[in-house]
Amino acid sequence: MSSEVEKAQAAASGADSGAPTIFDKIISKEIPAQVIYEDDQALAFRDISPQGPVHFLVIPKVRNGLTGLSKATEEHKPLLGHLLYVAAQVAKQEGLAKGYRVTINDGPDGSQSVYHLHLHIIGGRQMTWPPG
Ligand code: IU
Repeated sequence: MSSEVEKAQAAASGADSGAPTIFDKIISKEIPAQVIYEDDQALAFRDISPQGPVHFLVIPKVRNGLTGLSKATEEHKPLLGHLLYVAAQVAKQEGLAKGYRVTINDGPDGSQSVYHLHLHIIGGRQMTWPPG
């Protein structure tokens, strides 16, 4: 099992505790991050371990139960739309005119390691399919 998968499996155990995540600390500026976009609902920052020339995350500023996509309810629909729109706008800002990949890892099988909903936007190289 890869270390990435092991990390994801371990992270799942504390998933619904409601405890602040590392991303809450990035939002509150307790932990520094390279923020590239911010509005009242969303924050985009560069991934600390980039999987391509461009790799940023888009997260909701208020988690409101959204530890992952599978926890989405009717009330989250406008926010989910906003996050996707922000992803597209920031991808444009980052110059990803030839395309990019948007990924949401959910739960242990999805290799999610941080339980605060986030969209990965990766670009600047040719993507392949299927993902690992
Ligand atoms: P995942 O989908 O939950 O596996 O992704 C979490 C991402 O958060 C992963 O790509 C990490 O590199 C990234 N990240 C980060 O950008 N800054 C941090 O302080 C931590 C994780 I911890």
